[in-house]
Amino acid sequence: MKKALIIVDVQNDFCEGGALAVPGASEIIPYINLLMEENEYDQVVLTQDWHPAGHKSFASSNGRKVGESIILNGVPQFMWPDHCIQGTFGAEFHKDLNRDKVTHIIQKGKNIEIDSYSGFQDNNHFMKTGLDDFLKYHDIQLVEIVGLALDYCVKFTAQDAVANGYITCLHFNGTRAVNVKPDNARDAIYEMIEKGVTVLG
Ligand code: VGL
Ligand code: ZN
Repeated sequence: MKKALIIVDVQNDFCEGGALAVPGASEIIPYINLLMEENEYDQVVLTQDWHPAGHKSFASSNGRKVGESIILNGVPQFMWPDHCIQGTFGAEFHKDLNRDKVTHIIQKGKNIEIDSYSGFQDNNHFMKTGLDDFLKYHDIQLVEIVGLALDYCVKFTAQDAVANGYITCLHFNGTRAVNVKPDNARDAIYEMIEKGVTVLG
């Protein structure tokens, strides 16, 4: 059975010192590097949050405060600080992430009007990113997921992996939550388990 590792959004803005820093983010990098050394993945895919300046998920683009929620194209949108703007240092992958075995990169959040937490599709389900086509083309049946942030992009990527027919495992040691709301991390784990994601310790 062919398997892929999907590394979600290990970018400078989500790491310590970044615009949308996830607590403990850089602690997962040695774990992810070890996974790639110790396993023979058929594919290793990076996702990259890749927003144009003025993206509608930014509080600053809507005259809002970070942490507020608005309705954007009919779906709730949490207001984030400006982050992962195309071509900036914050959007680059963390330098310590070993990229030798990476076979594909999926950029998401490129449509200025729509956010994209999942690596598979935008939050409105208007556009697929090409990740499912890539994995199906390469006969991948099992995906293992790591990265940032557990309670947003990792959760939605894992749930969509199940929905697209993959056996889906989350490495708990390979992820961290941003936890902008209390208990977000725990709720995310419960939701993923309910949807069919296997959580590995
Ligand atoms: C993410 C918030 C906004 C993530 C991306 O990678 O989890 N979270 N954009
Ligand atoms: Zn984003």
